[in-house]
Amino acid sequence: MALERTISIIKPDAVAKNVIGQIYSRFENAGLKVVAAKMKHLSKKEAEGFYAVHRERPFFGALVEFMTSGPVMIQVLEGENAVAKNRELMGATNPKDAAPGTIRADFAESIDANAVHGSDSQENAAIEIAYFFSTTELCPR
Ligand code: RTP
Ligand code: MG
Repeated sequence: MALERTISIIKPDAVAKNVIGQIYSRFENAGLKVVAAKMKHLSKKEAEGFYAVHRERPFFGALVEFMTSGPVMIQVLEGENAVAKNRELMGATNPKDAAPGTIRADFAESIDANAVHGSDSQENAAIEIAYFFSTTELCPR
């Protein structure tokens, strides 16, 4: 299996709940390494650009408003199968459907305030990593 990288964002609800460390532990226990990280309060422009693929969706406005409602913690995770592994740890988009023991089952409130974002493909992971980090900010080891 190839070493992959993916973007994880701990969303404003989970940052406000003070569970960054608990979520990081799940990455570490699954063999994913944090190779870059930054905390940021996204501007409307940054959130709109990041979620541009959802521009035409009915929930776009609410998504941007939520993602700019407080600081987020953005990290690049590296490991075997990192994209799928992170999505597995996250659980389903709607926490009501998320499997027990997943991040969203344990920390998310609703489909809007759902604790985390994770890239959904290697192609999008590369785009999302470049959106938030320069190559010199990545620290593989
Ligand atoms: P994310 O991009 O945040 O990791 O979430 P995801 O892949 O599981 O879900 P996606 O389809 O990409 O949707 C992005 C975010 O938009 C909100 N959403 N609301 N009300 C709705 O029907 C609805 N659908 C999606 C969620 O907060 C989702 O995380
Ligand atoms: Mg998505």
